[in-house]
Amino acid sequence: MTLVMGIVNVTPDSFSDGGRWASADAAIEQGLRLARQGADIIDVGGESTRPGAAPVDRAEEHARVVPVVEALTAEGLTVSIDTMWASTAQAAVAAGASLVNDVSGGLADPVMASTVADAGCDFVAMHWRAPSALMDARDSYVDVVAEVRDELAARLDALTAAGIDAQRIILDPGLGFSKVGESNWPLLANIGAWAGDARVLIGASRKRFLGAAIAVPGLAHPEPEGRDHATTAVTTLCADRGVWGVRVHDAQAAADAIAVVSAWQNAFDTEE
Ligand code: PMM
Repeated sequence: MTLVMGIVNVTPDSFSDGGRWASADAAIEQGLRLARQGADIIDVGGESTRPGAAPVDRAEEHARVVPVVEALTAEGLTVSIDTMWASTAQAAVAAGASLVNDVSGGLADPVMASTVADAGCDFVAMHWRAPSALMDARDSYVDVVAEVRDELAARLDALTAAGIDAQRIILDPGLGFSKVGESNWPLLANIGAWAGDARVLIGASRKRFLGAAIAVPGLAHPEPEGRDHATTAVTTLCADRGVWGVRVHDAQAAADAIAVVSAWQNAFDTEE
């Protein structure tokens, strides 16, 4: 069954929930709440990746995430660390994280791949072309599915060459990252074409392209929290297509959608 990865951004400035869980106590409470609502994994991040976001000092990033990772793993939860930086990944793994979620797929920090190989943990390699400040300008594709497939395949080669076991790598198309609007949809509609047999993580939750899809003509696009139903529709389709995991803000809605897909699939009559 598709896993639910619940998001805890320990940041003052994330696009979708900026500032709400900026203190360690609030972030820990949010992680526990997401787990009660059905999240299988809690994804803890200390640096916003919103378009145009400024980088965060490493010491500040560590200080934000390590206490949260420690507290949530002490409660028996499975925790992933959302970082592009090897030292933060290392500190979080030492604090109990069992998965490293790198939106740059190992491109931002040259020692990320070897650090993860040494840690022996799972690694989410997301499709990424440029740092947040520059990423929207890199939304230029002739064939987005083929280009994401090839760029992820190149990452897979580099990551395995650095010693990460291929089975440990989960691929993510990086929705919203150098994909401003329409480029996101072909990646959702053709997952097998870029992912092959790899495990896939989809992070559509509350992103701009969903706001654009559900916008009513003549009115402003819905704000991030107004995109939760659209997110759940994506989760439902992902669960039906056997996606490994969805990264979401609303864990309850995702868990419910996945349970419905599972019940539906279990009732499917293969005799017909
Ligand atoms: N999106 C964001 C942050 N981290 N990680 C993965 N693997 N995939 C994503 O799509 C992704 C991510 C940005 O969204 P947020 O600000 O709501 O966390």
